[in-house]
Amino acid sequence: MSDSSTGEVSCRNQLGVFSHVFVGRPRSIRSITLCSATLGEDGKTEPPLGPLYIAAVVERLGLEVDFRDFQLQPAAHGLSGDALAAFLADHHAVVAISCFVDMLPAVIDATRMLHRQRPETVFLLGGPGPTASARRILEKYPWIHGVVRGEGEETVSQWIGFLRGQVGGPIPGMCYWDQGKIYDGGERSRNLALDSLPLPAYELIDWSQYTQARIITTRGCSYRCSFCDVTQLWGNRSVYRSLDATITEMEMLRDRYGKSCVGIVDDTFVLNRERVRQFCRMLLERRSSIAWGCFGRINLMTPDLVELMAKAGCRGIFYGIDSGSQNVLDRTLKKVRAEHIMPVLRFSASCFDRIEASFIWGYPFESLRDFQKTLELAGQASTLAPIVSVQMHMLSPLPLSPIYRQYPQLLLEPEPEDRQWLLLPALLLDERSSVIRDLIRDAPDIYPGFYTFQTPAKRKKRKLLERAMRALNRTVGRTLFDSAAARLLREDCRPVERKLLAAEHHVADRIGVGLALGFFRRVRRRDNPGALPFEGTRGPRIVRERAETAETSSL
Ligand code: B12
Ligand code: SF4
Repeated sequence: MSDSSTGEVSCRNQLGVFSHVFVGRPRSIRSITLCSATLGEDGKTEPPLGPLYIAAVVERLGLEVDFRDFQLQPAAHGLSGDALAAFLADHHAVVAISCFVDMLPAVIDATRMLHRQRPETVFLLGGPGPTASARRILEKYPWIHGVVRGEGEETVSQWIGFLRGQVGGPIPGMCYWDQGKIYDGGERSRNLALDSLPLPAYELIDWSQYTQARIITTRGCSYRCSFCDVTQLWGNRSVYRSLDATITEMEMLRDRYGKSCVGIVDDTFVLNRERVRQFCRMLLERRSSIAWGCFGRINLMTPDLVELMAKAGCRGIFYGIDSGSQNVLDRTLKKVRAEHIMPVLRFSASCFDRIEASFIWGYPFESLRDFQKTLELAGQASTLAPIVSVQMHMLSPLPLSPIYRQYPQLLLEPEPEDRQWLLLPALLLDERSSVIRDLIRDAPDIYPGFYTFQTPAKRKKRKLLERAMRALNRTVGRTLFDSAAARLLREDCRPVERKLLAAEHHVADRIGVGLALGFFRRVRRRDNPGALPFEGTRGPRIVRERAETAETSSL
């Protein structure tokens, strides 16, 4: 039964089963346990910005925040909820958890365990992971009291007022249980005054435990790439912070916390090119001497913009290239011309130290020919290794992405051979994650990202990629008997790199050699991790490495 005027939905059946679930509000709330359950990657640790923004507004409301960052736990993993539940021991009566899609099953499992131990606990979830399936999560796991969708500061403030009995519902921007019913407060309008928000609660973290600093200067993206969920998470609108506030925060990270290399995590930092130019000019005028990196976009880059960015300290850039086939680029609404990609990579490689070129394969409409075009482009990009580093991962159907909404019937469990190409951890393949596997299989609509899509000629595509991996292994192995190759483990030597690349005639082999060159460079710089934005300590792999997969990976 549902009442569309109030957004109210009654779930008596569920309450019948979970008679112990939260049906009222705690009388007083003075403190809150706030946990970031996002794991880092590549041996890097970065302050979790979203939860720290939430912590700052919660503190402003006079609550004590017990902040916990799960990625700092040596035993952290997402194969079950055990480790997270143990990490949350001795929590306060209200527990708020943030995660991305990859950790959502572990978070749900952990809350289930904690709920059994202390049924009166109030659980609130937020972040990109639970946002997509807010209402479904409450229906399916009714021990969770509320899920905040998207931008969280104003919503969480109102929710706390609601718990305290100071404001009534429904609360826009979230779904929540109250008096035995689920309420959906509908959309909350975006915060257009980002400068008025308190800075992330940086004082709650121990900076010595973090290798990198990050900031966000723009929230949202105005493109609509169909495999991405950013537009659905933030709305199709980009909201900017002022440049002065942005640069002041970067300088504060440098001066107070000693971080002179900062990653800018805006979904597409270069959306407004005039703003980027002004940003660069301000950094130069203020002699900030901060190294930074950002997410670019092929169709927005020009040689003069790239030069100015490099001059102003930009050392690394991430390009979501996503396909080399115009057909796929058009069908995914990328708004990029395939012929522009290599020129942009070339002039970018002449200015930046590090470029991540990320490709996706496994689209439902990607023919073998489309895939070969992607591979050819990745092969050309690899000739710019080790500056350009190619990533090649299978499409992960994110729950809010238009492509998943279009093809939900094409979800397919990954095959064991897909393992090394998956974007999210291979939970459906992993013997160690049996509980979580059941959670996912029981509600694929909540966790579609752990599946793949049916895609034409999948085996042939995989075989070509396996060839790239063999070339990577071979090149790394060469360092054992080839003194020229071994030299690359110790020092930069462009002629040796060129020779290794030139010896390969098949695109897949060239990709493998390019990846090996990237690996050698990381080995040369291993004493200085975090010196370059986006550069970590990851091994020689074609997709990003995560703790859970490392143990079973082929390299
Ligand atoms: C930095 C980053 C990372 C870092 C994380 C570092 C860290 N410790 O935080 C690294 C590189 C590790 C990473 C990895 C991954 N990432 Co990532 N990442 C980002 C990025 C670029 C910025 C995150 C950020 O800081 N945002 C700024 C803050 C302010 O926004 P926010 O976190 O969303 O927080 C707001 C709300 O969500 C909400 N909120 C957040 N937490 C909470 C908690 C509570 C209690 C409440 C009430 C509200 C709330 O309020 C906040 C303020 O308004 C985003 C894209 C983006 N621009 O957001 C992608 C993004 C979050 N990543 C994404 C993905 C898919 C991943 C990966 C799973 C795969 C991948 N891309 O490699 C891995 C998984 C992590 C892992 N195990 O390795 C997706 C998430 C999709 C989804 N629906 O979950 C995003 C959105 C990018 C995308 N569209 O592909 N990522
Ligand atoms: S992939 Fe990048 S450019 Fe496309 S919608 Fe997502 S954030 Fe925007």
